[in-house]
Amino acid sequence: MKKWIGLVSLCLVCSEAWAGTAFMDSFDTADTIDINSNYATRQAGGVVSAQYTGNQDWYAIGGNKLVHRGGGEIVLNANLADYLVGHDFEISLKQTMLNTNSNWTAVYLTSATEPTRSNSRLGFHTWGTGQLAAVYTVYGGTGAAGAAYTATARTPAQMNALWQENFGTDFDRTAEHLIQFISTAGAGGTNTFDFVVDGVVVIDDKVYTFNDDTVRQIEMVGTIPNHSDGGNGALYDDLTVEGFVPALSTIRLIGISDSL
Ligand SMILES: [Ca+2]
Ligand SMILES: [Ca+2]
Repeated sequence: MKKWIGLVSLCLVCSEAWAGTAFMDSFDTADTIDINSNYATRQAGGVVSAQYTGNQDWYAIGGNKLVHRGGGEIVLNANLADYLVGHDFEISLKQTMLNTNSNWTAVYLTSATEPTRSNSRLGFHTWGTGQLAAVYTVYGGTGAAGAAYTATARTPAQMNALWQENFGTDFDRTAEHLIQFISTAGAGGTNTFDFVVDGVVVIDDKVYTFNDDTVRQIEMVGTIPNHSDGGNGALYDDLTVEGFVPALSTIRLIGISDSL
C-alpha cells in the first residue's frame, strides 16, 4: 500500500543579486565642450545613467574620451550607495596624463560626511610629469567624519621598480593606464582596497571607512591650468563602477511530492 506523504517545499528567492555594472561611461560621442552630450547612450552599459554637474567648463569630450583641461570640480549626479556600501566593488578608469608640469587631476568617492576631495576615503590624484616627487597620491583612512584622508604616495622610482619587475621596462607616465580600485567590504564598515595599475597591485589593502552609509558619489577635480600644454591636461575613458546590482526579483516555486 502506498502511503502519501505530501511534501511540499516552497522556495522563494527574492532580489537575487550579483556583481554587475552599476555605471559605465564610454565617453564615446562626437567632440564637444558639452560633457553631457549623448550621455544616456554613452552610459548604456550600466544600470545608472546620470549627467555631470558642477564646473563643466573645465572639461570636454575629445577623441571619445573625457578631456580634463582645467581645475574645476564636477560631480556625477547619481548616488551609488546602494551598489557600494557593505559590498565588494570595483571602480576603474583609463587615464592618460598629458600635463607636463607639477599639477594634478583627481577622481574620488564622496559621502554625506566626507563630501569633498580633502576628506574622501577612496580616490587618488595623478601628478603631471613635471612632479618628480610622486606619480600617484592615493586616499584612504578611518578618521572621524570629515577628517582628512590618509595619503599613500608612489614615486617615479617606486613605479619604475614595479614595472621593471613586472614588464622589464620603466613606467611610462605619459601612456594610458588602467586604474582599478578593488574594494573588499570588511567587518564593522572598515574596508580595504587594492590600488591596481595595468593589473599590477601598486598599493595593497589600503584601509578605509566612510562615516556615512547613505551617499556615495564620484567626483573629479584638479589643478591643471586651463589649456596648459597647448590644451592638454589629462584624458579619461571607460569610467566604470562594478558593484552589488540586484537582479529583477525572481520567485521560484518548487513543489516536491514524494511517496512511499
Ligand atoms: Ca571612449
Ligand atoms: Ca589586497
